[in-house]
Amino acid sequence: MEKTLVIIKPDAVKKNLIGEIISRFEKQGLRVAALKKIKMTKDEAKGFYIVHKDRPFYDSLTDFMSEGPIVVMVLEGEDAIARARKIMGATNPAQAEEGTIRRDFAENIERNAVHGSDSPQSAAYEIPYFFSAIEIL
Ligand code: YYY
Ligand code: MG
Repeated sequence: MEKTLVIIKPDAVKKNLIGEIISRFEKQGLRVAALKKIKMTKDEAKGFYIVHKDRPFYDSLTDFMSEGPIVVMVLEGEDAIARARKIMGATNPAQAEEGTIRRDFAENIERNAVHGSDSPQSAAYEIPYFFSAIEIL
């Protein structure tokens, strides 16, 4: 069983979409293995997105990700990384397929409602960034 790190971003938490978004994943058979609501500091957001440190959107993205509460979760299932990203839709909501979370709820390419790990390597960095082993069931 593969695990992936999913975040409900500040824009979606603000709009009261936590339950709606989690149910999109559950309906497709992914299981919640860990879950919590937190608020990142700017530095914590910078650490989480360190792979993007040289990108032009890094400062704005990490401001956004630390502006309010988020929900972080570990989802588990067969092929969980790719399946979660399919349910999320493309980074830019204008390009996201119909029925995806980003198509339905994202405001723009930055305020795009959700994050999901993009590879086993990124999941291996992102899951322990938020959860210790005994918090993942
Ligand atoms: O993995 P994913 O979230 O779909 O996209 P990434 O290319 O990893 O970028 C991370 C994050 O950065 C994206 O969700 C929004 C933001 N971003 C942006 O604000 N502007 C861009 N041109 C590209 C990404
Ligand atoms: Mg990414």
